[in-house]
Amino acid sequence: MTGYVLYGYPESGSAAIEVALVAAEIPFTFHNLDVDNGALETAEFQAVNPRGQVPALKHPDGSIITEVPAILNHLADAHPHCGLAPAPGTSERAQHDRWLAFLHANVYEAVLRYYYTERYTDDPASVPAVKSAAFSYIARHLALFGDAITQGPFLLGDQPYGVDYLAWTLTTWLDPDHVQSASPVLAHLARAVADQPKLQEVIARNTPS
Ligand SMILES: N[C@@H](CCC(=O)N[C@@H](CS)C(=O)NCC(=O)O)C(=O)O
Repeated sequence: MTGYVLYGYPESGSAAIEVALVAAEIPFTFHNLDVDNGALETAEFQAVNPRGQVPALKHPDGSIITEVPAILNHLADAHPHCGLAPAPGTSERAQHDRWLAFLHANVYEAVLRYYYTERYTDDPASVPAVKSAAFSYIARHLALFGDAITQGPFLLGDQPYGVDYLAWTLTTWLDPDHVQSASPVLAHLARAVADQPKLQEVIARNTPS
């Protein structure tokens, strides 16, 4: 199957999808949005995702998929031989989906709260307090995720899956010392994702300097 279009911009949530597509060798076109010049607010992009956020993936049939876990699991199921997730219905897949949902609902959400703090309070004076609570919340949930990595280097052992690509993406937005102190095994997972030879170009494009 060909013809996916990924809407995103470097170092954003689209990185998790871009890395997964490259790892799985699934052909796609990257629609790089010029966010600094209002590309998320244009009528054209609002028609793609009314929430005005990335990533959004246009399926070859023209339909749009948003939300990172939905996109990753769709790609895994549509391309079962690409190894983006364990087989549906297995206990491994249940754990994959559990921790993918966990990272999305807790860590990704808290990172947004940390960086877009003014959206999460009507009281400008409380911005520093909301930000500081988000920081602690991130650390607590990174540690819980790290505790689920029993064998390593990836969540479920030797094979990296979609959940690992989201985990790597989230760590790139955080201070490496914060990640290391919250969970050394998660820091190790992120390095293992980034060290994969065939991902070097896409990783470099999406790693903040
Ligand atoms: N729940 C969404 C979150 C997407 C999201 O917050 N994306 C950020 C980039 S990492 C974004 O588009 N921010 C622009 C904005 O919200 O104005 C998902 O899983 O895709």
